[in-house]
Amino acid sequence: MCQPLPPNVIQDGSFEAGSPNPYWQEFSTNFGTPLCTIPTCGSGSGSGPHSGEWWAWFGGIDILEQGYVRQNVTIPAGIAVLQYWLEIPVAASQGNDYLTVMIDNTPIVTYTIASQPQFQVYTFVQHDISQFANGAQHHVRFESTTYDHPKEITNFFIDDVELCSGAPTSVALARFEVQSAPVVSPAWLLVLALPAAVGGWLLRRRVR
Ligand SMILES: [Ca+2]
Repeated sequence: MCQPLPPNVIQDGSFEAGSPNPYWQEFSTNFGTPLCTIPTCGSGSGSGPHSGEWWAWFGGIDILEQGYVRQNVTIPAGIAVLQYWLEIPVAASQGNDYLTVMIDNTPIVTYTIASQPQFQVYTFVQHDISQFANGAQHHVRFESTTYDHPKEITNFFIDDVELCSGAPTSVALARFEVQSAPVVSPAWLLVLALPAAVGGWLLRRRVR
């Protein structure tokens, strides 16, 4: 929820309109789309969707995979905050797999295999992108490349994307300090590591 920030301008940020999606452009080298439900994709040793039935799953296979979802939005003048939930339930032990969040051609943040411990479970992330709050149309894109590394995969999950923008309220300004992602407690890591270890390779991989 954007409140107390200004209203959300992203359409179908939870991806519940499914695939092909009327609001997001989708691309995936191996799967046709990053958009998934558990019946069509499995859960990748993670949560699957953060809300509803659909989410965006990047990576998920041990050969080269490139994917994106993107949407054009008008970002009203004022302030703007991009927020979403990110989970990285599994990551390869080495390599350059990444997920980047882009506005136009500007990378806002890049996640790698080194980000995995911090996002073992769905974690809320916010970015101050007020430099784009100018009343013009902008391009919001989540894009990923994961590389060929036999029997190892990286899964990046995104759901519940919002772009809260417009004239700031006094309440919004008071809370406008952008949060850093909370640290995941060791207890959660242990709970999630056990089924992943038992489940083995096939359960981690995205169903084609
Ligand atoms: Ca969803």
